[in-house]
Amino acid sequence: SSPDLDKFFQVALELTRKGGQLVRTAFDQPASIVLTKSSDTDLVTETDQAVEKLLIAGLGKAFPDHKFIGEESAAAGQKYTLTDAPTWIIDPIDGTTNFVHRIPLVAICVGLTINKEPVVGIVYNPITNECFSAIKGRGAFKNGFPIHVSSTEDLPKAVFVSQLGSIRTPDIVKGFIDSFKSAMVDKNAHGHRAFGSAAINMVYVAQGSIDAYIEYGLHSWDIAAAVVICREAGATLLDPTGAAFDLMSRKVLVAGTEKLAREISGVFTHTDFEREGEE
Ligand code: LIP
Repeated sequence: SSPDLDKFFQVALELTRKGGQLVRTAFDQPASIVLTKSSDTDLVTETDQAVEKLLIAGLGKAFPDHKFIGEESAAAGQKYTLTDAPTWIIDPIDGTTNFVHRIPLVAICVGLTINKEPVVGIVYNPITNECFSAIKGRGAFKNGFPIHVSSTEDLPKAVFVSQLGSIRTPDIVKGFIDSFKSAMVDKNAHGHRAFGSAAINMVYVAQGSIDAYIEYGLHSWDIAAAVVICREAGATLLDPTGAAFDLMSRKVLVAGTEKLAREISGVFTHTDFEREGEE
């Protein structure tokens, strides 16, 4: 019920802000701590793990019957399935490459699904102090102020984001390049950007800064929290093929209007993935 969602949101928000202090402290480490690449990655992993631990410990204590899907737990080999139970889907730092390079576009993502549907979402950038949030049915907010998507309907008027993530198979790279050319040259899109964090890309659609975002090869923890924020801000979410959006399908197409989403779907070359989170 609705009062429960308020409680879930409040507890998650407080823990997310605590996690933000850890990310901020690590981000502010002087550049003299320039380590070799592998140590750099280890350092980040430590921050990721610390934030995820903090969130799961705190939420688990407050809501003992809730389940968790977390990026670091999954990386440590923990199997996960998405069930109807209330499930917190957590990315302790979305935009890890940005974090390593000290580009201030990073986000702690905390989403809650009930009956497999995202109903609470927090996307918090502790460096810029921007906190995006939404509870299903109550609108989307940034630092407490309502946000809304743009009304752009056509690619020539749209700034869109597409990104090549961590998967670089020849198929995916070719699809990315071909699609980029179609959108930018053949369709003459107004502009292209890529911010290096799926969650930031999505909340930028939610607040109308950009008009659309499409990416392949993601995980549910990159997008679950932002899905609620986008929907509540009036966005259209689709599978890139134009089919219904599926949180576990490892890809997303989100736009301010359905017309723009459908146009982009038609322009892009699509790649399929095995669904995640199945028994
Ligand atoms: C990353 C995303 C990034 C995407 C990568 C990856 P991480 O998440 O946010 O935008 O291109 O595929 O999923 O690893 O920084 O949490």
